[in-house]
Amino acid sequence: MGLRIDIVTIFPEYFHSPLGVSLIGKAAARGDITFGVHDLRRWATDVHHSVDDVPFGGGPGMVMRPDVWGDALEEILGGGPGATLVIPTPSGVPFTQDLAARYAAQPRLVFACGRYEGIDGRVAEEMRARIPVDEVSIGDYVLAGGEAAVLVMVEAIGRLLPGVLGNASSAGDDSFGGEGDPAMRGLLEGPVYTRPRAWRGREVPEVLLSGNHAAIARWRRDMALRRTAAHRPDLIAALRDLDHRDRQVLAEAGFPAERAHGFPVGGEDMAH
Ligand code: JAH
Repeated sequence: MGLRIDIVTIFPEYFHSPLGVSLIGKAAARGDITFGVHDLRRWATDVHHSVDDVPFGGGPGMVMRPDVWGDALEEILGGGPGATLVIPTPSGVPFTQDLAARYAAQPRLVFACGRYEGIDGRVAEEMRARIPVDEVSIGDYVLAGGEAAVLVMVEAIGRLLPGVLGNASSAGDDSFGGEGDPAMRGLLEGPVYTRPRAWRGREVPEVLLSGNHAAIARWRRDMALRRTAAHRPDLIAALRDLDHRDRQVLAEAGFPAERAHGFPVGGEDMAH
């Protein structure tokens, strides 16, 4: 039994191409994942098929109506067990690799795409009395609606499904930056290379051609530490079991070992 995903949106066409191609499209063709994309306006009751109204308390924009959303979600859920309702919103809990893995292990997900200023707060509250409801954010920026966030989440979930090609099929795929490789856990990946060995005068790092697997692993960890320090200094404090070489690399990147939870002292690779 694969994963069932329902998506409720006022723009069903938005999803047709992306869910039909690549890894997700193939998983759907195999039946490892099945999709239902539903037009919210199907549950609108007035002649104009309106799904929004003015906000109580004033303020800009419009708010999505609870009656339309309630009827839609009730019909789509159908009283069956096991579904989780996911509502993308910039005020949600962060979507992480860990959450993607937990969603990939569920039988059924229903994504509710808001537009305008969002969905009336009573909808999440009402549904929470019946099933798990997650308000989830894919990052600290505001979109025009939840649709793009749903595509991001579906792709992250889909590649973790058992039977999906390219899935390392290890249950330890729970950490970004070093999926499956415990030595890289909590780190961003460094650069990768392919043929030719020399391109426009630029050589592939010698160590990668050496056949010395221990040296290659050490080099990759050095590069991962440097990139993490430069791009995600917030991740450095959470690193555990740093060896002497790790501390040396981090010190060169502006993270002196004696200030384990400190801030970078600065350097050319820092974001500006
Ligand atoms: C915007 C409803 N975390 C990204 C994100 C997710 C959802 C929305 N914005 C940003 C959004 C307008 C209406 C949802």
